Amino acid sequence: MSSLPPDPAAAFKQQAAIQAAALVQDGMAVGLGTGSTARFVVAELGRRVREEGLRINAIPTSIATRTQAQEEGIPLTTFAEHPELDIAIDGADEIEPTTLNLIKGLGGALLWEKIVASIARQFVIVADASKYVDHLGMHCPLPVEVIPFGWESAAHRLDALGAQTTPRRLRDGSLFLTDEKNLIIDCLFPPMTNPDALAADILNIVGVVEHGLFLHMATQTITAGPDGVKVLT
Ligand code: ABF
Repeated sequence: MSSLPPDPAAAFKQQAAIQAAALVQDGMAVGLGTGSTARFVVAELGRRVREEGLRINAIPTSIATRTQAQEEGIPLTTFAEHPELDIAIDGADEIEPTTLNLIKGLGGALLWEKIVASIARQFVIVADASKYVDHLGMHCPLPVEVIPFGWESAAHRLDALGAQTTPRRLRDGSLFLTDEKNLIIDCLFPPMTNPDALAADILNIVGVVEHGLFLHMATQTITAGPDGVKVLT
C-alpha cells in the first residue's frame, strides 16, 4: 500500500491527460513526460496500445517513465531511429497562460524533458488548473541542473543573479542526483518579468547544464479544474 497522501487534484490531472492522449495518432513517435500528470498520459496510451491496437513508438523523459512505459507495454524507440518526434506530452509546475511559458523540473527530470520537448513538432502540456500563474516564479523555485564539480560556485553565481538557492537533497540529507547524475539547485527568484534574459544569464554560468524555464516551446496546454477543461494554444 502506498504511504503517499491522496492527491486532491488527481481527477483533474487524469481528465487533462486523457484529453491530451487523444491527440496521439497511429504511427506517431511520442515523447513521454514525467510526473504525476504525465503518469496518467502514459497509462492512457498504454490502454490504447493494448485495447485499441494503437501503434506508437515512444521516448521517455526519465528512468521512472521508462519503467512505467515498459510495464504498460508501450514500444520504446531511440533518438537514432527518431531524431524528431511527432508529439511530446508532459506536465509543468507553472504555466503563464498568456505566453505558454513554463517552469518545469520540480520532478527532477528537466534535462531529458527539455531534450525531448525540443525535438517534438507538438509539445503539449497537461496539468491541473492550479498551475497557472501571472508571472513565472510566483509559486515555485526554478530548478537548475548543474554538474557536481564545483556546484557550490555555480550556486554562488545563481545567488548573484538574485536567487535564493538551495541544493536539492533527499530525506536522508544526501544530494539529489538526476538521471544524468547531476545536481539540482532550486532557485527562488522574484516573479519573473523577463524570463528570456534570465534564462540566458543562467546558461552563461559554466557548470550549468540546463534550467527549468521552458520558453516558447509549448504548442498547447490542456488543463482541468473545477471550471472544466481548458485548452490554450
Ligand atoms: C514534470 O513533472 C516536471 O517537469 C514537473 O516538474 C512535474 C509536474 O509534476 P506533476 O504533474 O506531478 O504536478 O512534468
